[in-house]
Amino acid sequence: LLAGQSVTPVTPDMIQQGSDIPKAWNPPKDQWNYIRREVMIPMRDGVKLHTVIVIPKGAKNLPMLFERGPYDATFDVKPSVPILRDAVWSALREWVDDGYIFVSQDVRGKYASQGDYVMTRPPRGPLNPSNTDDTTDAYDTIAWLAKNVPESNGKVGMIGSSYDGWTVAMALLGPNPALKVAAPESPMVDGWRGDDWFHNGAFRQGNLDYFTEQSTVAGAANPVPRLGYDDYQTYLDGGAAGVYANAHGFQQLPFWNRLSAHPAYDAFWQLQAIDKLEVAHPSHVPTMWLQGLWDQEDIYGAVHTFEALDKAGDKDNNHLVMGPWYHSQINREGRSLGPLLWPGDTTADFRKNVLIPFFDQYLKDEKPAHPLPRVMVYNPAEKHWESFSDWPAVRQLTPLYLAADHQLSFAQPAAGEDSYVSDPAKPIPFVPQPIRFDDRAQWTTWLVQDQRFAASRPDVISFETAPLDHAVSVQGDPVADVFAKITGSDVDFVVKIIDVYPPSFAEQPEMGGYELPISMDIFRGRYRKDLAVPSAVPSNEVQEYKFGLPSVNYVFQPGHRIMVQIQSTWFPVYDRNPQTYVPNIFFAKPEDYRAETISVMHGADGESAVLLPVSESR
Ligand code: PG9
Repeated sequence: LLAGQSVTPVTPDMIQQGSDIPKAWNPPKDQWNYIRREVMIPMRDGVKLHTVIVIPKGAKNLPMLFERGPYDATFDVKPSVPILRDAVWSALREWVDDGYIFVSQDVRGKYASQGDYVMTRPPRGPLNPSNTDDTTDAYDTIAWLAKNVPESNGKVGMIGSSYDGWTVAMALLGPNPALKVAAPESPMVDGWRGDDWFHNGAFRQGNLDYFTEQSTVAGAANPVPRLGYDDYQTYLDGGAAGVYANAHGFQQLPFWNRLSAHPAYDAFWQLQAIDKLEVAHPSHVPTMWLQGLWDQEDIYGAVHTFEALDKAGDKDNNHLVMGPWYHSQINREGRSLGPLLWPGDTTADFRKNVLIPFFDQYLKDEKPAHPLPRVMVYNPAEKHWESFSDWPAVRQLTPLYLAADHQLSFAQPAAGEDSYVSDPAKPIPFVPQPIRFDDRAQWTTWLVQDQRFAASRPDVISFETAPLDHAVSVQGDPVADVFAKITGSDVDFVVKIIDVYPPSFAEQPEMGGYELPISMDIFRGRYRKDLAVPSAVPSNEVQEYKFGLPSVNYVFQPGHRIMVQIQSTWFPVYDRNPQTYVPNIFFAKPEDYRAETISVMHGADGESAVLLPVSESR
């Protein structure tokens, strides 16, 4: 028999009137070891910025670690984890141990902040006629924090990576007196010369996803939709970068319209280059400029700002650190980069032993246990940190010439040339296909990608030394100096300095023969005479293409070879040069793209070389 059931009456407590969501939700938080406040801080023009303040319970007299950005201020501290050390992301763990208050703010117009969003808003002046910018917003916020957080000692240190590193650099252009110390990490400094948007005029197409994610709505948004899996094919099918972008509705995005109308290094870019601005408005705030040696997004900014300040005589308060890291890896675990393995966690150790003591010195009046060097750069070949009083450590550059038979030589070679056909219809991928810009593992490691896959292509020319019989140490900023003639009227040059491992490598057998790039970059030929004013390349005439490459602190070991590779496409990370001179490559037409012959000269015909900061001291 089945059990029966009685019919019971409906009582009033069974019926919910109104919403099931209460007006306010205040669960007990006795077990939590921190308090979270969300405030709207008024700026000088009345716009209020959403700010999250996280305070260890019982805090007294603690300094504030302040970050501003466009990526959601609530993100850094998980909302439902009661123990602060577990709630923060990896970047902040050691800061929790040391005792800090954390402040995170949405910039104007993003997430819960009021106001209009402007992408990396230019400073007040010709490009920004308003009375506010990210300098005044940082100033006003710090003034508010110093007065309104009673658990603090009124002192602020600023930190943040990439866009958030740019906001630190902007704060330094007119710092509030309560800002005592700063660390711009991989800051976006010059979007045209070598950070996010372009490298030497070649456009970085993965940013098109950043545009839709960042500037279509105030909150989180999506990348450009794809029909296919492989981004190589998607971008090839899409045509010129501007044609592809506008086919996806980008004409509606004001920053895209400004950027794509200014492909050259004109006033639009020059007047927002942070390194120049820092020199014009030097701050006295002790600052540690930080970046990765293989930083795939902002490899230019920190080191160039440090060097510009140094050159201008601002030596006392500026420090430079370059670790063996991908972009923003400083805030994550640092035991490896692709196949490169480091002894220990290079990032946690650095945060604990260098960065936090640097901040504590100015925020807690604590003397660091060890004196902090002015410059620290990791030596990835010998796997340890090295300290320098200055950077570049070696300023004298030694040419390593391209020579006949694909050789590299420190002695001047005989005249000659090597040619290849560069075909924009079959561009060289920057990593083996399939390519996915959203594949984080692929994107964060592409600067250490084994270059053997490229060396075997007919449109890549490689030059190498014999196996070295002694170590060659390089410490500074190499330069690519290419002399070439072309059959077309425009061209790109990609130059790579590579450490070729010996064919067998007992310590890590899978590295046998590995071609490890240690410094590489691209240059758009139309800017060879003037970055601001492009000019067509005369066909079949030797021209010089000279450009800086990313910093190195490296030792090519005995038994290894030094290799240089040259090519003219690097796709789809960089847009293709049609190789026919057109006014604006963003909007080149299909018929402008032509296969052309590139001849790279040696010896008396044109002394193509990489200029290396070879250290004499070893
Ligand atoms: N590299 C990113 C970015 C910074 C500034 C402008 C555009 C992009 C970032 O990681 O924030």
